[in-house]
Amino acid sequence: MEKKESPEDAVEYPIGDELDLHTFQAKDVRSVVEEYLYQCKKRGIREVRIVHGKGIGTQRKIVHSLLAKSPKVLSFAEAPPELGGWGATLVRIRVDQTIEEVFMEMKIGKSKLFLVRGDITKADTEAIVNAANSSLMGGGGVDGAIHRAGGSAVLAACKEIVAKQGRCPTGEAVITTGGNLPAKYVIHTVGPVWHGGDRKERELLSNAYRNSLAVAKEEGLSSVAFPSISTGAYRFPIAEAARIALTTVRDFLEENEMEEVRFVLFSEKDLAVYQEMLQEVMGGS
Ligand code: AR6
Repeated sequence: MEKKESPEDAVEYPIGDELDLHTFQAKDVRSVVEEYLYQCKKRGIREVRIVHGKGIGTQRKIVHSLLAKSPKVLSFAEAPPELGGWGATLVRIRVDQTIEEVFMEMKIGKSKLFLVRGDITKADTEAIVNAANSSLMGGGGVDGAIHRAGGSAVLAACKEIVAKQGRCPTGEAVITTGGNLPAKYVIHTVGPVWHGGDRKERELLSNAYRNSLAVAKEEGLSSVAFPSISTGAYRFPIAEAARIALTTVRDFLEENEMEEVRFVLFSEKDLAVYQEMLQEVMGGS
């Protein structure tokens, strides 16, 4: 969002107030929003509301695509009902956000649920969850990345667990040190391989999320980051996996308090699926 500093270039908006886009034409929305956010940022405002007409799909799309692409400053979420419901977008300006951009944030009870795009090995939550296999000896995908970044201490701890209790069954979870990772712990869980849906895949995927959260709770952890379990090598269809993941986490947070649960999605495409599904899951439809 490069802008000139010249005063004639700067439109003054009532900062701290909301920006109402109803009266603007769709083609002007982009520049109006950019200018508004620029002004807010300059004055150190970190949170604003952007309201667009309910059901004005074009405006909504522009606002969302604009925010999703803005470098480092922005996160946004559909505004909660007390702030105008699904017609409004709540924008948070995070000037200090560098590693991950928060794309969506929801409150469930006292807990926060975030959707971000990024690399889970960089996540600074207390624990990150690994989409492992039953051997716990590492593998490809996110498992490989976590073992590489965590180092030999993670594998050594996995070996110890396997020596004591054997392989980790599908849907179960175990916890080890995070080794060299920013996260202190890794919770290793095993998602199901997708075989078409007749082999309890849905139930097992839900178990993987729930048991990971249960382990985190047992250890008294307050923040956990998840990847999209089973949707890579294990071929679970992503939209359905996202629904199960988000529903399971929502249900857990309705019963248990945790400071933060974060989904770290590796690709824009996966993020978009989770975003859409989160709205559906939280909207109760
Ligand atoms: N950060 C976040 N997400 C990632 C990262 C990363 N660094 N790398 C990949 N993903 P997969 P699965 C995403 O295949 O389907 C392993 O070999 C990836 O884009 O890692 O549960 C294990 O050892 C995808 O969306 O896990 C098992 O044998 C998601 O993580 C098997 O794969 C999951 O993809 C497990 O398969």
